Amino acid sequence: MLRNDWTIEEVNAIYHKPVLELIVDAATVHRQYNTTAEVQVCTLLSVKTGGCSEDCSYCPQAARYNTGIDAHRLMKYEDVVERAAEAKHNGSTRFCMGAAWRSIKDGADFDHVIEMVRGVNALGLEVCCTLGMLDETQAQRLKDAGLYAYNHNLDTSDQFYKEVITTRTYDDRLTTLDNVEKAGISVCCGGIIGLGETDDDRIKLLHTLATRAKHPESVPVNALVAVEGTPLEHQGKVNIWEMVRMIATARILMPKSMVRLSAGRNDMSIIEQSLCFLAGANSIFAGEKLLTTPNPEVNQDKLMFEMLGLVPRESFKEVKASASVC
Ligand code: SAM
Ligand code: DTB
Ligand code: SF4
Repeated sequence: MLRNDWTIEEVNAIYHKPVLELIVDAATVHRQYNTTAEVQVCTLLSVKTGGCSEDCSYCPQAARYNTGIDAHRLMKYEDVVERAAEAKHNGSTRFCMGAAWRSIKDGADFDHVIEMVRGVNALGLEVCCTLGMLDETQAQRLKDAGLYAYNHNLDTSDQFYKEVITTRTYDDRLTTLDNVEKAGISVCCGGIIGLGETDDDRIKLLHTLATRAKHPESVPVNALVAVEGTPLEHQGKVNIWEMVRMIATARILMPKSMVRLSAGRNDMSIIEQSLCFLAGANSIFAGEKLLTTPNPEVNQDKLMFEMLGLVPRESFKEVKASASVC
């Protein structure tokens, strides 16, 4: 049974279990609710890169930090659809378009993104966007164009958020999540570890996600990619056991959600990634780039899937399953 009434004490107790016991518990829940050999393969594309007005201290795309990234305006429709077709060819079933915007502004650029959503949807891919804050009308326009999911992360606890970002609030984030949900778009919401937060901040983030009226359909768990030029450039690498603890706790709290092993895979061995899959991760970003930072090569991931006996999850599985029940 899915629960939305987890107490902070319960989350704390799960998170702090001896790690091997935690993995066994998470793997058991995973097996009970999901096909454990299945891993969703998603591709990310930065359709508008850099020059962002926000001050997210982890982000290489904030205009105020000198990170040397290759900034570019909104990509052309044809180029985006071509990249989506290529992603589909390489086995991805979800295509996520990211823009370095604080929020969506109505106008030509948004109209253009709406066309991209239509074009990618027509390829039979699950379309996802991450475009910053949005209002109810904008969410509805995206939904009408065929948007399947919207990524908007809470990143950390309410309390620690202010230490990481000052140009918007936690409540702003929650409002956007509500707008996305009201439009009937699937919510993708998770966080980052390695920002200098405490275990309590991680526990509070997981508690906030798991006590929403509806669990997010997907929960990305990112390890900070410390980029030179950002205020967090000197943060140490996230330890694999911290990643495993986060993934396993998310899996136990939100049994049916897709838990995505997101940023940070490029620094992990196949054995480390296997521990994450064992702990309940069932989604990855594929392709040699995330938004601006490197990710494992497609062939390397194909080899990993073969080695571990993993199979890519089909697209729209959730929708197909509920249609066959009706
Ligand atoms: N501008 C939009 C927003 O902030 O929602 C969308 C793009 S933003 C890059 C999407 C997410 O990427 C952030 O919420 C954060 O969780 C993650 N992210 C950004 N930079 C990262 C980094 N250096 N390491 C790990 N995750 C990162
Ligand atoms: C998410 O949670 N992680 C992805 C996606 N959602 C948009 C982004 C990771 C970005 C890592 C830094 C970069 O490549 O710029
Ligand atoms: Fe802008 Fe998003 Fe990066 Fe923050 S995380 S600086 S909002 S692109």
